[in-house]
Amino acid sequence: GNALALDIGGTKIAAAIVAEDGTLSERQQIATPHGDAAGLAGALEKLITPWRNRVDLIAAASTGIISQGRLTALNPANLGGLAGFPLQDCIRAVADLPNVVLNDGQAAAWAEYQAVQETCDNALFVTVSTGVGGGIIWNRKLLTGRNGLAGHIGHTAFDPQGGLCGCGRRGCVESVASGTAIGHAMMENARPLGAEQVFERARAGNSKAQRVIGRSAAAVASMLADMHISLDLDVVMMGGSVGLAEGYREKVAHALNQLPAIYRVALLPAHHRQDSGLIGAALWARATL
Ligand code: ADP
Ligand code: BMX
Ligand code: ZN
Repeated sequence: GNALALDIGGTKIAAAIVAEDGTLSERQQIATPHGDAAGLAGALEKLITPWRNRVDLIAAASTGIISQGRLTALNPANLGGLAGFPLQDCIRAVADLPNVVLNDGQAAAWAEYQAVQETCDNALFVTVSTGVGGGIIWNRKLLTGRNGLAGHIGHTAFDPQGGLCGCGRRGCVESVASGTAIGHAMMENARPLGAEQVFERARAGNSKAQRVIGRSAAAVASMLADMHISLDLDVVMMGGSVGLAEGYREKVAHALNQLPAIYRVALLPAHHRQDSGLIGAALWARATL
C-alpha cells in the first residue's frame, strides 16, 4: 500500500505519497506556520485529511527532538518560538492509521544511506537549512537515541566566543552556519535578508555576503571533520536548501581540504535532493511498524 509522508521543517512542510518501492507522487509544499501549536495542527489537518482513506500509514519527519511521539524544540526560534508539540497525537486525531514520527535529519539519513549502503557502513547526513541538522548511520544502523537526540550535530560548538544559539548554548554551528544565521548576518533596513538573497549578492560580487557564506561553510567543514574523527565515516551526504545551493558544497569541501588529510571525508550532494526526509520517513515506517 501507499504511505502518506510528511516532512516538517522550520521553513516548509512537504507532503507526498510514497509507494512501497519508494517512488514519490502527489508532492505538495506549504510554509510552516510559526508561533503556536494550533497553527501547526491546522496545517497538518489540511494536508492529511484528503488522504486519510487512501493510505495505509502515515510517516512524519520533523524538525525538533522527537521522542515518544512528541516534538520538543532544541532551538524554539526555528519554529517561531514554538517549544513543544504533540505530533503523533495530532496526526492520530486526524487519521486513525498506524503512524511513525522521527527527526527530519534522522529520516533523511536513512533515505540517503540506501543509496550508498553497498559500499558504506558508517555515514552521516547533514542538512543546512532553517537550522543545521543531521543523522548518523553507524554500523549500518540509524542512530535515534533513547531520547531522540542522536544526530543533532548543528549544536556542536564552533565559536566559544560566538553569539547565543536558540538552544541556550554559545556559538553552536547552527548559530553561524544555518540559512537563518546567513540571513541574519546581513541586515537591510533593520531587517534580516533571506539566505537566498545573501547567495544572490555573493554571486554578484558582494564581499560581505561572500564572507558570511564562507564562514557558514567553514563552520560546517569543521563540524564534519569532528564527526569524521569521532566516527570514522565512509561518506557524508549533504541536503537542505543551503546545503544544496549552487557552489556551497564546493566551499565546504574546499575548507575540509585545507585540514590535515586524516580529517578529510568524501562529501556528496543528497541523492534525493529535497525529498530525503519524505522518503526516509516512509522507509523507516515500513522498517519499524
Ligand atoms: P526547512 O528548514 O523547512 O527544511 P529548507 O531546506 O528550504 O527548509 O531551508 C530553509 C532555509 O534555506 C532558509 O533559511 C532559506 O532562506 C534558505 N534557502 C531557501 N532557498 C535557498 C536558495 N536557493 N539558496 C540559498 N538559501 C536558500
Ligand atoms: C535544529 C533542530 C533539529 C533539526 C534541525 C534541522 C529544532 C526545532 N530543530 O537544529 O531538530 O533537525 O534544526 O531542521 O530544534 P530544519 O528545519 O532546518 O530542517
Ligand atoms: Zn545550539
